[in-house]
Amino acid sequence: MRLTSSVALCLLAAVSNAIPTPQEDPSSASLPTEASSDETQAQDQLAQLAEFAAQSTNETLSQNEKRGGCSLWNLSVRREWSTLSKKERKAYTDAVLCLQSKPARTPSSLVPGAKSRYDDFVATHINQTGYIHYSGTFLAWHRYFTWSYEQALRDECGYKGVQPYWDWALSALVGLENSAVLDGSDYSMSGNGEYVEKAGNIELSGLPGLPPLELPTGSGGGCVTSGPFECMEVNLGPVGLALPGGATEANGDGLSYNPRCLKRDLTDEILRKYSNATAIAHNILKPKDVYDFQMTMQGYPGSGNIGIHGGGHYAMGGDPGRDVSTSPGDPLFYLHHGMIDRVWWIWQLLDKKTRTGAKGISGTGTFLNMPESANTTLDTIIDLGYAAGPPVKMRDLMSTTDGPFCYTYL
Ligand SMILES: [Cu+2]
Repeated sequence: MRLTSSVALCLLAAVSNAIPTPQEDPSSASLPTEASSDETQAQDQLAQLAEFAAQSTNETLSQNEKRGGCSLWNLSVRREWSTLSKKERKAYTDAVLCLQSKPARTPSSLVPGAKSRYDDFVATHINQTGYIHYSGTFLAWHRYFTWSYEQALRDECGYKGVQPYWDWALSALVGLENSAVLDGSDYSMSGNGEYVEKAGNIELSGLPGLPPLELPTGSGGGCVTSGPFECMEVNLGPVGLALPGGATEANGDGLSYNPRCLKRDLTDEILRKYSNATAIAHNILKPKDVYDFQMTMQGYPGSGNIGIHGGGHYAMGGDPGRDVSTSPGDPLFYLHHGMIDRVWWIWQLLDKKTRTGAKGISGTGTFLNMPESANTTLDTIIDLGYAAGPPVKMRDLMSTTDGPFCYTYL
């Protein structure tokens, strides 16, 4: 019964698609072509683009009933956190806490620090970090990862809802601590960390031959003190945690047991600079090929821009927020990557045939192709290890309504 209203919506769309008129037929002709520098206008552009993608998804499903078992009847609709009711939000965070209370499947001989089912996902991300960022699998891997996490919440913790996403542009407008997702209430994803004095800026290093990128610190920095994840323990990492003052902290390979509180350092300055509505619209409208799309999103090395992906991550700050490898250790990761996936979904549907096929993949099996590795293709296998299965080919991950998937975004 989870999708009564969305099914109704979809059926409505299916009916209107059956009697197409020039105005109702999804056409990209009337869509914006360049991101507005005005935040409010850019928000409107994004709403228009998302509407186009949703219509396009509905149209495909209404034309092709047999397609992989996905139809308008069983289509999941992912929504923004602030549009969920209090009850829906609580159901989601309860399910996350449940996953954190279930025993791990990862053998402790392999990852001694993985104590829970939640940790299985963190461990998989740590183990594969060098192959799934700035690589050919980045977008598809995180799509499958986020979806598999959603399935675990549903199948193992009785969650009846759908994976929500976090629209950074909304938080950029009102400020992180004032936005529904991070206001620290019982119906948020918990809020800021306790304020602590900082030793200086964050310095992101790691790329040979390039100077470090400086980022400001935020208004927290310590343990999260309220909301559903107040008592949560982060068990794994850090692997390469960027600390205020420029230092980096590591606990070996990050796989041993290292229980500590969840820390956040909410940083509006970062979110407003890199993940505002204009930046999101620009990331969708400017890139004409997937190389440019995914590089813009992650930030071209040396450009000084960390992209909308980096913007969301570093705006959370804290530990594990500032540690790429361990970042799924903050439950907000999955809402952030819901939004990343939504942006990809919109971009794909603007030129569906090209962008869901072989030309929708660019890159190799390693971080910026270091060390050199084979090109990623539609036949490349994605394996989430002990977190979830089964291993699947890239070709099954290119559409949100094909392969294992059957979801859309509002
Ligand atoms: Cu990642």
